[in-house]
Amino acid sequence: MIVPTPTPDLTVDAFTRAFLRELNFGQGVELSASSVNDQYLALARTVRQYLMSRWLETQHRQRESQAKSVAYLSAEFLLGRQLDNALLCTGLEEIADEALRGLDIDLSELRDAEIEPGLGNGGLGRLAACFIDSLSTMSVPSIGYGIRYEYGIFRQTFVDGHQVEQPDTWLELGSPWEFPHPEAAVTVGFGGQTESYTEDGEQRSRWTPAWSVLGMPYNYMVPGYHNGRVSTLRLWSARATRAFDLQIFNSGHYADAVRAQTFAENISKVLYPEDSTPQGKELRLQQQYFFVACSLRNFIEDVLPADFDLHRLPERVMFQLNDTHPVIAVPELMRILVDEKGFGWDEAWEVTQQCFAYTCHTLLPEALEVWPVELLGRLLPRHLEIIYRINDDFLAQVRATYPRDELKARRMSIIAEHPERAVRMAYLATVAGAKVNGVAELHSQLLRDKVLDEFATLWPEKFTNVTNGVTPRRFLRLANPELSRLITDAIGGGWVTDLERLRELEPFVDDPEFTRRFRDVKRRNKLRLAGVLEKRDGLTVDPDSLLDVMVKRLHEYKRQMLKLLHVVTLYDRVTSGELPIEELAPRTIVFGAKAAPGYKMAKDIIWLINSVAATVNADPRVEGRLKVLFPANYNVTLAEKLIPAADLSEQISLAGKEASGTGNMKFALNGALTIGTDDGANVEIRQLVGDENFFLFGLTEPEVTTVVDKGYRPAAYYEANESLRRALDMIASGTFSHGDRHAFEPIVSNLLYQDRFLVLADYQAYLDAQERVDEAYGDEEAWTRSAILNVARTGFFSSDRSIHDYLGRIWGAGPVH
Ligand code: 26W
Repeated sequence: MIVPTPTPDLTVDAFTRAFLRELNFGQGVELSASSVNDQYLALARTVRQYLMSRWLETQHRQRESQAKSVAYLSAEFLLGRQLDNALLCTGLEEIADEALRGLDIDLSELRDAEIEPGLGNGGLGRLAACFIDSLSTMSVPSIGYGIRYEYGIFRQTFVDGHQVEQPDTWLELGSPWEFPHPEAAVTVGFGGQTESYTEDGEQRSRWTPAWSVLGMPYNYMVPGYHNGRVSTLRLWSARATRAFDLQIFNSGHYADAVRAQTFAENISKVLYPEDSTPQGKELRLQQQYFFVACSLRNFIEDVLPADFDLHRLPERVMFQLNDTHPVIAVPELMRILVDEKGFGWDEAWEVTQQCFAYTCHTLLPEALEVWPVELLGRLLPRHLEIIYRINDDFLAQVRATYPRDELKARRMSIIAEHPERAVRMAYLATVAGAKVNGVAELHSQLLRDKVLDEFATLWPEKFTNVTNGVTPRRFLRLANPELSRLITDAIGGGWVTDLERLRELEPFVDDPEFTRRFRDVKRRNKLRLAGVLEKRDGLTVDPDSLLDVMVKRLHEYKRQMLKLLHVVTLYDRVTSGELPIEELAPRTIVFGAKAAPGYKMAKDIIWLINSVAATVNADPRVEGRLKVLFPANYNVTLAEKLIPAADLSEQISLAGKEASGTGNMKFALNGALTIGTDDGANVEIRQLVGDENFFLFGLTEPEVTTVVDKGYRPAAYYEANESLRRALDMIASGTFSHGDRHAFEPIVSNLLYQDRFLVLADYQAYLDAQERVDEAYGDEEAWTRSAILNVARTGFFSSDRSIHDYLGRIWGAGPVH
């Protein structure tokens, strides 16, 4: 029975009263003595009151309805700031703004007091955040499960151009958007051993963990857009099971007394900052099992009705595995069903393989997680037994299907024998998953043809595609209010939840008033960005220059080095007198990128970018024409300011390496034109916006394969292309390192002798495409036309459409209104 919580009515007065009540009684300060952070926390708590009854209502309905729900398991959720989204979803923006102005408080100042929860590395984590937003807005019964890291992705600072990581103390000023529920804590075991026994003729196994931790759930609201719903994101935090040990303490062993505590809390202490090469650290596996065990226990015992028959679990839930990070959930469910619920093996397997689906987010072999059986067996002995059994049954099927092909069985085995016996988590996910999907058409095809080809041959119906998407609430309506207003004035506001409606903008390409306003919006977004970067990083942006933006994690396959070679080539041409400065169209190149702390080459490239920027920006010969900016600590909040201001979106990865990309979608939706390869979702963006509105260049994936198979000699391109040679020589000569010829030697020699991602092979095509960009940008009308068509034709890339595809192709669930 829900006691209707009195939602304050939607008036400025009521809001003001609610805010002051929170400030006085919540923060315990009076207005005149309150800090900005006090005011921000009071505002956040006021807004959340308007969401509370919806939240309780949604949970109540979800519990009542027998409908199937989606449980999204992800080790990362890159949420971004919460206040604005909550104001948008409650329709309180104006009321809050007016109420605060009445108290002489500037809402934007409070907005900037919020520290974004950086509980993710990049694409995968942000996608999870977009997906739970869409699930809630589309009224699909759903819950997100993850980890409440005490420290999220590191804060990036630059010291003499070098990346220096600072801990992300996002919780230090309080976190008003989370609700701890200690009463729903879960105990999770680790280590120990198993013993087998027979019970009414059945061989059974019992696991006795050696140690355990407590999983404390923190609930976050996931408000739907104007549909009265609020779904839940449940993030788990690790605690010691035994409180502080007083006896040990009194015996003088103070450190020992708290050792268990710190040991336990370490599990959810910090996010692993890698986003491509797993370090295989034990703590990482502990993190993965910890949140998976908490989530399955919570769903089975708290979300499902008490007496629910678990044989019918597939009717009530699909657990979506966000990459392989949560795949230990498969043996965990088997353990619960067989060891705790008394299911027979086949019975349990029947249920399990209908309850999981796996999304793969990468193509890099080194990004596919493998866990040594030594480590897995020590930490989770029962789970290893179960994985062995799953593999035995699977290999029996393979041998039955391909009787005389033992090598195939060895290749497809979940257990790799070399270089050490290890569990291939992607294979386990593929064997257990009801469905396996890639995140863009090309990616899913490469999964079928290359990465998981033998599995796709065995189970063709299991493989599908769901192209990524982004939430239009955050990345258009909130990030670009001016463009949103222009769109709504033209075609009404329905696009916010039905993004394909943007197509109705097409006729406006010939409307002079609309095109003028469209250009104006872009210019004002540039001025807004200039203000932000000035205040944040002391960087100045020329709003009349072409804003050429490359923001994403630093990785060699994303080819920030190709972008940098373009900059160095332009700089060389002007400073060598080959290109008269007045012929260089004013361009501001903006980089944003964090490198995994252990990824040396990536950190060297960051240093080189900052060094080139320092030299170019200080050189009067290119002043006002060429500028390189690299604001530190690229995150969701900075993306929301950068993307609406961009003219050109850099999506230049080597074809066949970027699974999808989602930044590419955000830029196109905000009226930037893309220069890119036929990689990931670029292919689908180009197909929708039209070749004439996309700057395509470079080798295609099949061409890359041919070049590599034939033996790629990067130095040959250096020898054959003078402008490339001059650019690389300039870097090697110390021009950007005060004459130190060794500073960037590792980068230059890697490009000349390895160049795994064919930067040199695509250099000339890229330069030619950039020439086409300069030319096109010179024709303002034509450029605006292309930009409007990019907005009009990329409604497909809404995460609502992605969720619609998952519902139809994978989950077999639907909205419950
Ligand atoms: C360290 C282990 C590890 C390995 C891979 C951590 C994280 C990953 C992620 C899968 C990397 C990632 O974020 N992949 C990106 O996922 C996006 C969402 O689908 C895609 O758009 C990007 O193309 C892909 O690189």
